[in-house]
Amino acid sequence: MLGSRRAVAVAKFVGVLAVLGLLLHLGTTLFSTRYNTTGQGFFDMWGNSLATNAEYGGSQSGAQGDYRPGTPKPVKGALVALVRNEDLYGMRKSIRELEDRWNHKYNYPYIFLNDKPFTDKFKKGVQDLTKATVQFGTLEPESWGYPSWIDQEKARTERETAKYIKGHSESYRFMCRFQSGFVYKHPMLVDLDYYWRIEPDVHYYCDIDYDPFLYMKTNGLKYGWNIAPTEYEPTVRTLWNVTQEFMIRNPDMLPKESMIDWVRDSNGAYTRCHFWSNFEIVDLSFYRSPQYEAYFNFLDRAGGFFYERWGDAPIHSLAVAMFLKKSDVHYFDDIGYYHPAMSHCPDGSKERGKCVCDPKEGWANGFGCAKLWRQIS
Ligand SMILES: Nc1nc2c(ncn2[C@@H]2O[C@H](COP(=O)(O)OP(=O)(O)OP(=O)(O)O)[C@@H](O)[C@H]2O)c(=O)[nH]1
Ligand SMILES: [Mg+2]
Repeated sequence: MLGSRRAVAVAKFVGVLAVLGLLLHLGTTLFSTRYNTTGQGFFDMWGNSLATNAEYGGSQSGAQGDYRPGTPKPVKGALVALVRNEDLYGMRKSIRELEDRWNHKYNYPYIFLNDKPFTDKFKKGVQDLTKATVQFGTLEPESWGYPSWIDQEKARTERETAKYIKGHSESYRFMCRFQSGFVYKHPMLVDLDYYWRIEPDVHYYCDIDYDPFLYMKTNGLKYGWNIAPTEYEPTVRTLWNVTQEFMIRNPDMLPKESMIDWVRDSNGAYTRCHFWSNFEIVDLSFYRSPQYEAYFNFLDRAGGFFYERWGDAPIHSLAVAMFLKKSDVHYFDDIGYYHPAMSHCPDGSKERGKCVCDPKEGWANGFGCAKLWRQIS
């Protein structure tokens, strides 16, 4: 009797030890997949480095700087979104994928901007998904709304008669004007050198095993893009004429070598090619340059944000085409990306970055503008 009680007690003791051992093992394994104790980088549970491209921050170590949350990064960059409180769940989806595919290793900060104050629900909802620093800002009043010279009756007539997507929306036009001429001036962005624009409801299909900000900086790149469609003509009826007028009046702002042949065909007509700016990684000194500022002011005076529905994508792209050389611009064709209606699935996606897209469906760049990009010198 006594012997069997002792046997049960011993068995219980061994059982408790086994459970404790298992918990300890699980704890150390989980910790080691997140960050190793020497601060030298991220490793999987077998000790292999998760990153591949050491040159551009793939090793997250040493000379390139420190990617731990809250520490200064090798590049002053941030993920930036203009977003509404009601976009919370779409934004959460995008952040979740960005974190899983990239930022859990790099911890670049997020900046969320809104024309209205963010709710506590929104703030918590996004903050819960990342260990990186997150900032929330509201817009400066002059950056959202009508400038004094706009005829608001004329703007209303355009909205009421427009037959193109988002044609009836006033706030969409405020958004396009903000993204074109104000986002990079926001007080929360003044210390930033680069931004990566993000939006709700997008997908990142592949692992990104390097630091695109560092890639931009190391290679002196000004503008990075991923999808290049053609703009819908009714939204930009006079944009090309106004842009040509700008070029005629400001010849000294135009460099000899540029990408103008991407937006101007051999007959001098507008190709309507543009980089889809819902994804863009930009050296903000480009938007802060006197040329870009002069171009934005010229367009703003012409009123097409409101009398038509000029998007920030064609405007950014026309500026890139006028002021930059092809070698200043980078096609991030290795970044698998989807924004509602179009997607880009990298070639060789099965071998590259664990992509989950079907290259046959990543059709966005199969058309003219990406091809034209490859052709221009
Ligand atoms: N705060 C705020 N953000 C806005 C407003 N309108 C659009 N946005 C944001 O600006 C970005 C672009 O707007 P979208 O509505 O996605 O425009 P789009 O990408 O051309 O169109 P979709 O195909 O609907 O995605 C998104 O991040 C939106 O959340 C607005 O009125 N207020
Ligand atoms: Mg969008």
